[in-house]
Amino acid sequence: MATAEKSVKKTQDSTADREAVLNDFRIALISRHASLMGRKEVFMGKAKFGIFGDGKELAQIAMARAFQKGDFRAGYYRDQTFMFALGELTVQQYFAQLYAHTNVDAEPASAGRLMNGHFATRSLNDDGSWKSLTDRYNSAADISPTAAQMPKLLGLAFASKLYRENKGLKGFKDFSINGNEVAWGTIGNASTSEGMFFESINAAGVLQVPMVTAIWDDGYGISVPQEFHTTKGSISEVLEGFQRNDEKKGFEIIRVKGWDYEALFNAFQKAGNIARSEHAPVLIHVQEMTQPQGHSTSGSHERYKSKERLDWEKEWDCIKQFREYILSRELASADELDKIDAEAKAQVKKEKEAAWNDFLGEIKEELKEAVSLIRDAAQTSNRKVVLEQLVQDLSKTINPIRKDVISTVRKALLNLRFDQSEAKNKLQTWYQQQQEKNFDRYSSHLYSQSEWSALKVAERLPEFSEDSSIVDGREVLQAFFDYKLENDPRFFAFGEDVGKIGDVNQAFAGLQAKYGDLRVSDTGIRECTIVGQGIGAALRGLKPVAEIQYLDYLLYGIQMLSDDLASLQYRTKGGQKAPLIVRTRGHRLEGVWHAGSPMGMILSALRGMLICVPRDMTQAAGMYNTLLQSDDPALVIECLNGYRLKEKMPENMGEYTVPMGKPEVLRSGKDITLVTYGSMCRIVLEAAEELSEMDIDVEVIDVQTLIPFDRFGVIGESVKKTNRVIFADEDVPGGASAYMLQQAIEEQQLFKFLDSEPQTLAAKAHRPAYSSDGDYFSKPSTEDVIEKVYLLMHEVNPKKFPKF
Ligand SMILES: Cc1ncc(C[n+]2csc(CCOP(=O)(O)OP(=O)(O)O)c2C)c(N)n1
Ligand SMILES: [Mg+2]
Repeated sequence: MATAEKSVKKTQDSTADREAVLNDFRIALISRHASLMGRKEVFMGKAKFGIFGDGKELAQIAMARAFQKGDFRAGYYRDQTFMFALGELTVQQYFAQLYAHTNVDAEPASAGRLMNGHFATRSLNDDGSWKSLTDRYNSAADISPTAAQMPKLLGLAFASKLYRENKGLKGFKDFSINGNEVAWGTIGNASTSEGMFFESINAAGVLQVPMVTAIWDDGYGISVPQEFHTTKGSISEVLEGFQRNDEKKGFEIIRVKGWDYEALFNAFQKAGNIARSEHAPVLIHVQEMTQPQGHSTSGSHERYKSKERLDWEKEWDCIKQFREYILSRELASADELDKIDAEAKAQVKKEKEAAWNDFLGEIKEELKEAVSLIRDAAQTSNRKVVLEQLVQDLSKTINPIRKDVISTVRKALLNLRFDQSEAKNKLQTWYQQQQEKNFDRYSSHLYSQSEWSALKVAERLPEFSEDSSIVDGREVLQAFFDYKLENDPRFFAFGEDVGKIGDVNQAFAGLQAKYGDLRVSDTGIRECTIVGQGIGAALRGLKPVAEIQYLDYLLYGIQMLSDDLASLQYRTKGGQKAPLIVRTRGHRLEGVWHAGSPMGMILSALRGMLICVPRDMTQAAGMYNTLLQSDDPALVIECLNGYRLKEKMPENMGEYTVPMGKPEVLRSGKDITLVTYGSMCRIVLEAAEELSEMDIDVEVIDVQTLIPFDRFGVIGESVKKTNRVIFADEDVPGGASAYMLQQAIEEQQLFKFLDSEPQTLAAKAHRPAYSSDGDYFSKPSTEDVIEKVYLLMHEVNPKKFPKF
């Protein structure tokens, strides 16, 4: 336990005047009372769970004072005081989130989709267009996994570097004024143990970006004390090697106590100045913070803190210390401070009640309507008794939630299944209307709903002529990226080996030399923060293509893609977007880590992103063109073995697009439909040729994108004709082949047209063994496809296709 020294310092010039100090005191108390009352709301059953910012108020006020318009915060669940101090969150909104109010005006961070303490400002207008971000305070949308705010924090800061140093971006004043914006991060002491914290810190030091990271150190991570988290018990001590000096760039590291008002004020001002003017990263280790109510509503800290520690926390509570500071400096009397306290408490109570009434009011209104409609329908029903009972039970619910209302209506409708009455029809109509509203409340915005949705980008075919040159696939991509770099200053690409050599397969070859290293750049080996760097930059209006060198290494970055990027539009209900494109290459080449095709994992983890699986580089370039015109985030997986294959160079490069969710029929046939994508297209086409010699006519369909999946019913149309279908890929059994089967069977009702059992063909369940033989025995081969199709046809007509 730290032993703090009380010291009364003289006010320095930089300290705000009396009014400002008392206003800060008021905000601290408003925040504290919000924490205290919030906990009670949970214990009274009005909210499910609560996590609060008590004990961390003072540092957050100091941070807010250094925070300027255009700046961004990426932090965690303790930061309510910061948001209050900026005026970006009202107490009423704070409680609306605690109750999970689904109205976006009542709860602008997430419209009831996020647990309390998850903060966000709205960067977008209702139609999905950008607001000006430079005339407002911005907060990225929080997520719960500890330290996951760090990777995007890096990107938010990196954007300032691009806006300052890339002359082509000077006109984008809604996003940046000369790169002056600082990205401010907050993180708990225990969360600094996460790998992504260290990865982000190192990357920020390398990149030299205006990133201020404040560590709220309360000595614990839930019940676990510091000694289990951090070497030497101090994160700033551990990071001392990052301290910059006269010879070498690095971090400015500042230590300050969480109860020391003046020192906090000065520390955050200093950090902001350094980051803003020098574009150097700063770390502020805020020590000796407390947690008056323990970690969350899930338990009490008396279970794991000693009496000595609990007494220490009472004494060094930052608000108590702040009060003593004000008294000792004679800025206000004890009575005046008591009055501020009482007023703060009254204000919080009032706003809390307003939030509750507003939240409950909507539901009570729905309940009233439901009760009346069910009652009406009951009058003429022979299920009257049961229906009256349902209504009675619903009416008696003390704090009804929407589920109570809707589940009662659904039960009523089941009871009314034999009835035919006007009243029943009314109830049904009402229920349908409610379900549409509930879809909007709970399920909208998984993908972009704006006019820039990738699904709305018009198709334009590639054009070729007699003289179209035949080139290596990678040159088609290179031509597209060249076009895009030339034509859109917001577009930039980065990743391991992307800069100097233009990526390991040379789709960017020569482009760094042509456009500079801000547009095409190398990064360290750090997939998680490559993704974060892209997310943060995209949150600030840029159009990044972040490269993950091989599909197998996407796992290092998939957590950020899944938790942060894929959920972004959903969890803010359209309040933020980050149209990042992640580019990678995969499927088959060589061995356990360079031939994986873990598509099922990706499909499950990345709902909220588009998943493109081009079969060649012409299709890939067209997909990039579609995506770069849209505001959906996407993953594009190029074929690792396709860069040296010959393709025709399209003549309308930069103009043609590939539509999302439109499969292409690569070969038409009448006996059986084979649905596949990516590198498997070539294998399946080869097999189809050989099968045709056995008089089996295969229709081959390339789905092109897995999300969205066949929006045009192309597979269904094919199966109507062939009455048989196999879904083939090189993922594990039950992976993406099963996904394709489910999508087609359920969405397109394929079973109506099938004369044979629908089948899947996948790779072995293990990772692919090394070398060409490893590939042959691990992944589906031409023979595997031929045999699978032939055996299916044998079942249909054993005479014509005898067993072999
Ligand atoms: C990846 C991940 N692991 C575990 C958790 C559960 N969890 C939530 S908060 C927390 C402790 C965080 O402690 P610290 O970073 O010190 O922040 P504090 O709550 O003390 O302010 C843990 C383990 C989580 N949210 N995410
Ligand atoms: Mg902690």
